[in-house]
Amino acid sequence: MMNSEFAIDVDKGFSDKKKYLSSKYFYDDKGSLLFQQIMELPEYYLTRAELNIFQARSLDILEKIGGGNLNIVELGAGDGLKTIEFLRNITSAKADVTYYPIDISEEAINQLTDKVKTNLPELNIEPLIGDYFKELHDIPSSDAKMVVLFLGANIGNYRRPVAINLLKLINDNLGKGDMLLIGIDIKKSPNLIASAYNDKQGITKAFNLNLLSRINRELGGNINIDKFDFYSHYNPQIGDVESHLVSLEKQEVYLEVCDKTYHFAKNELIFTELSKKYDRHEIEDLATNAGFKCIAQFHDENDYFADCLFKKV
Ligand code: AVJ
Repeated sequence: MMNSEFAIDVDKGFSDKKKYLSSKYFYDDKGSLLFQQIMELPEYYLTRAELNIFQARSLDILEKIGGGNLNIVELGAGDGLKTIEFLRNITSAKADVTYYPIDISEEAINQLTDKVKTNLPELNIEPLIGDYFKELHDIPSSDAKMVVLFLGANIGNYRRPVAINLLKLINDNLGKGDMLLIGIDIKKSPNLIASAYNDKQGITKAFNLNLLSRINRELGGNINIDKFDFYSHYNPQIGDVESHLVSLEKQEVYLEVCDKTYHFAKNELIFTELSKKYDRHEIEDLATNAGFKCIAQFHDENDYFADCLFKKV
């Protein structure tokens, strides 16, 4: 029976004239492990660059946020390494902070909570499990200023109009003067960007192929992974990295759960992910279109990555 969201989405994507799969499905257990490996890759500069921003600029960020009590809400906290660096630096500056990490995965939240309690025993932490926007909406209002963290270039996965809508949804849950600190990867040397999404060890390829393995595991698929390749490219004119799977031959694939056969031509593409890069002006434009003002952009020392402070107007 085709009743899961995953089955419905894969059926849609495999039936389209231009085949696609959503990048949100990368992160099953295996995919999350592969993403952790990606973050360690020499080519994948993003995570190190953002950590560098929090090592070097946390107090500058705090100054721009302004004083007072802070409710820091994190959407999709991940392993928390960057956030812990930020929180450590600002709480030692005597900011009065409550930290609300939100994640859909209970296991991720439990691990993060343990880590925060070990590293920052003094910090108030209120972990929340569930949907970002529902949990964000349900945080009791107080006189503390809200600072929403949306780190790690996740916004890059969305086309501009979708990204603006998502930022508007965050905006709707904030009061005037509240803040969003958002991680955005910026336009830079095209070769550097291209290599970050096509690493020598082939981990990014494995990360993409795992989507097919996941389909086999969860939807009863008979996909032969060896008959697919990986292709990504960066278009510096528009700032888009686009990742794809490529069918190496004319083939058919059967998915038990959908009870359907899908046809692939030789060299046919399955679009898997957009990883969009922005410049300073485009970042300001994004903020304005979602009801914010971009009041500061903090770059790492190599000028690879930006954490941007958006204030609700
Ligand atoms: C987790 C969405 C920020 O687009 O850079 C890494 C995911 N894809 N390598 C990104 C990813 C391929 C990553 N984000």
